[in-house]
Amino acid sequence: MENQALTRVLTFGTFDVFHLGHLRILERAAALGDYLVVGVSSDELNRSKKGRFPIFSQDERLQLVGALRCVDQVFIEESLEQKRDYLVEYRADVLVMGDDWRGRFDEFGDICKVVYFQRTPAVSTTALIEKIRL
Ligand code: C2G
Repeated sequence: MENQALTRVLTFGTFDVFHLGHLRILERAAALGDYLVVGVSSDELNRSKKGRFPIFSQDERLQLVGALRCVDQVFIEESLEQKRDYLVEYRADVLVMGDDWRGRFDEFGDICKVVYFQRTPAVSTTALIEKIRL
């Protein structure tokens, strides 16, 4: 039987070209509870949001994030509009997002606690891709 007293934390992201900023937010998210679930954005969601496909496919990103010690479960996030459904489906007690999303998910405060963490400065997938290009 599942332990109902577990605090379940849910976070979302693309996690493309995995870097320290990604690891930090996942470790901090995990520290807020007992069980961390990560919604990994699909390739198509990333294309619609950022106008390009990720470097690593959704299956590769799912495997990388899912293999981390601080992560207990992963799934593919197909659409931003389904956030509430995902929160209910995965029985989230806490939603964690980086502060680039501050305020955007406050509406879910009726079903879980919403926490925004400060982004790790000076590291981003976009900057890494640019650096590799040069
Ligand atoms: N992040 C961070 N520090 C960085 C870079 C990223 O803390 N230097 C955090 C972001 O704030 C986000 C998470 O790492 O919470 C994943 O970052 P991205 O892969 O860039 O996520 P994004 O494409 O914004 O996807 O449903 C929401 C989206 O799926 C979020």
